[in-house]
Amino acid sequence: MRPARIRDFTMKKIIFFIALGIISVNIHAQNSQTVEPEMVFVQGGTFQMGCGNEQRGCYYYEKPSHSVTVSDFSIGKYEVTQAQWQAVMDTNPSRFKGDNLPVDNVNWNDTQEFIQKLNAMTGKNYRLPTEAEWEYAARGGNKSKGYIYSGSNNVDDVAWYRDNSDSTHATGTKLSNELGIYDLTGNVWEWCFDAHTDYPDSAQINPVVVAYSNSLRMLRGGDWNGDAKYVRVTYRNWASPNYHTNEFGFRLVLGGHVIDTIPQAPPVPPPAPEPTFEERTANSIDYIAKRNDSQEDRIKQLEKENQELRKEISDLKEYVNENIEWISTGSYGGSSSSASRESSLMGLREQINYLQNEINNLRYELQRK
Ligand SMILES: [Ca+2]
Repeated sequence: MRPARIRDFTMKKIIFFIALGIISVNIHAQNSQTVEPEMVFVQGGTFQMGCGNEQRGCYYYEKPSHSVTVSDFSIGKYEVTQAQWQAVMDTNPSRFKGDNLPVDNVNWNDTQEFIQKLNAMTGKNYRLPTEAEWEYAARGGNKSKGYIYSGSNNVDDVAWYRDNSDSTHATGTKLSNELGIYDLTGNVWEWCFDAHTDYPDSAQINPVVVAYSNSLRMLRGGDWNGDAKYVRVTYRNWASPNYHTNEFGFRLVLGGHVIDTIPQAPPVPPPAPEPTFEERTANSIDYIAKRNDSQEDRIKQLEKENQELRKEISDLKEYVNENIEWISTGSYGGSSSSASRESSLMGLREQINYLQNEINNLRYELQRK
């Protein structure tokens, strides 16, 4: 039997570790409560994305209005707060400080780092919304009342924007939209997953513009520093994934259509294999045969020219023979002087010599072939 003192010590040790276990479970629960955003379920459906009749003063890049279908998903009831960012990243990059303010000063790449860490902590698959999901949620999903801003036609009801703000505000302090989601309109711009592109004309199902890691990324909803026209549900903004400002934040999405991770640059096609000896030989033979054909054509051409020249010389000789007497008596070329007769004969001889030379040249060329 062990002495009582040792028994007590062992009991204390056991109680200590049980207590430690309870505390650590609590810390974990608290932590995951802090980091995990409150989500709102959005029933999927089909809507007209982009500038519709309800909008005023649309820009060309909000058009054309086109049919889009999105699957069910859940979206953050609020923008990601600084408390949530701090709990995951252990830092706070925001210009305007406050636990319940949306995190600001985050670029698109920062959001990806945050999401990666959050997913590792929670075992879930949080991501940024696609532009289509964002706009569908902002329009109130299948409960949409067709407002200009997310939840109202009166911008001051739902948005922190230039006319009523000098900074960000605590999330959820204006009215929510038809689905109970806050600040989709105003407060901070919200990064979307998609890269920038013009809208298509045709109907789309779960559209997402995947692109390489340096592509410009979309932002939606306007912010505390922007005019009312930028907090409309169809307005689109975009920026470099490295660009951050105290006007940029984000919110998260769960579920929905699975988005592949950012694709790598397309693979470089492998170089064409070196031709084999047989291929090289076949190519050489082919090349030589073609060259041979073309040289034979040229020889035929030269022979034809040769024949024509011979004919010309023979005609000329005949002409000279026929007219030699006439030329020597002085009637050739209308001149009777001996000097001009000589000159005429010289001219004919020169022509004959020239043609003879041409024939010699052709012969030489033929021999070279
Ligand atoms: Ca917002």
